Amino acid sequence: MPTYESLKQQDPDIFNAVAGEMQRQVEGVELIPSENYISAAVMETMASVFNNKYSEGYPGRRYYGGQTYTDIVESLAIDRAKRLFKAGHANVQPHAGAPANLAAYFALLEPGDTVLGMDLSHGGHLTHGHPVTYVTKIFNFVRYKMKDIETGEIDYDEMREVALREKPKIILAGFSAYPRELDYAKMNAIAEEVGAYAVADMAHIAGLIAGHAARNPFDDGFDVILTTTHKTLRGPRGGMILSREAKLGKKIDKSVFPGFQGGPIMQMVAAKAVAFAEALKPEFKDYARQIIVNAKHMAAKFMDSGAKLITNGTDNHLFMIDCVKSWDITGQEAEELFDGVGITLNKNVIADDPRKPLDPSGVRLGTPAVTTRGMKEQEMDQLADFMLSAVSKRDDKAALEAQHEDVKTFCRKFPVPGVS
Ligand code: DSN
Repeated sequence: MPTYESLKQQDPDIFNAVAGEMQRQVEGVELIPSENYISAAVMETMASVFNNKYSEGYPGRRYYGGQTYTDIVESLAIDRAKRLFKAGHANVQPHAGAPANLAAYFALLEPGDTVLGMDLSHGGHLTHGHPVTYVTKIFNFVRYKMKDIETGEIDYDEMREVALREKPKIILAGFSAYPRELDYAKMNAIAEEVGAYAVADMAHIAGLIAGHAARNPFDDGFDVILTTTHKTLRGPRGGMILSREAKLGKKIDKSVFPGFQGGPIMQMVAAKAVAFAEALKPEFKDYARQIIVNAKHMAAKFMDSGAKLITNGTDNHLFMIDCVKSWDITGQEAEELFDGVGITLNKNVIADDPRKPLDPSGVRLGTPAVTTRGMKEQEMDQLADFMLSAVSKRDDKAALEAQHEDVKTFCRKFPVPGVS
């Protein structure tokens, strides 16, 4: 475990919080599908001296001196990202996923243009046009939904009709709470027919694509891929914009800087390079495949117990349980119950949820982090058993406390990279 000696001496309050969080991560189960554990090498790079450097611009074209080493790390991050995703161009500077998405909109759209994206309650993301976001004041967003919430099927004929009527400039694939694969070829054909860019926000599944466990939208002709780097891709917190053809690169680069951001967070850019090299290794393919095997296995175990899953299963790293129908508790109550026994997941709205986002009907869970700890099908059974047992003992405080101790004992057998 890192000792953080300087921090301990200088600032005990923050040191204690860091130490507490390390212990929470080691002794708890992480099932939030957008979270993961980075390697020690990625963590070291994130804490490196690149933090001290300003480097507005791009390799070979900067506005400050002293760029010998920033140029090396950013060029390596770009080259590795292009290899990983078969991209013609990569911009590795977006500070996070939302800024990456917004910079891409500004690169590809004029104010007033239309984007066709997935509805938030059916799995989309706030930045795909939810009315609470400022970007909806500038661009017009129209939405598609699942045709059948029992299977997760999207109605591509209807999507085409909406696209012909609304004439979007972007057709947006991608989600943060959808457990099925999208048909990129069909979406790309619709985009071509209406003259729109086909853009995939693959933040959740970037690692699955990098590990060849999920389809790469570029193989079906998509123009742009947006992503975060810290979810299934298992890198530092950050964002990235990729284009299939190099010719879109100039617009994208100009939009990220100077259009949208100032100086890149260069220690994160360097850490992205380290994570991309890890994802290029053959063993990352095993990791990506196992994430899906684990998710399908745990989803099946819950369904066997009688729980109601949204779309009745999963094709990827996540699934959602309708807690009201399954256990007669809300998503918030389930989140709190599982937190109490050391299992972290998040409450989530389900399709057309009658309840509110802060008190929804469902929970969302996934397997990227537990798979990083080396857990396989047997452990997925054990985790589901822990959760089902917590549900059945939810009014028995002593039983839940005993269960929490069992979860801690179980977790200590699976080290967290860079921490335990
Ligand atoms: N916050 C991310 C998630 O949990 O899916 C999406 O931005």
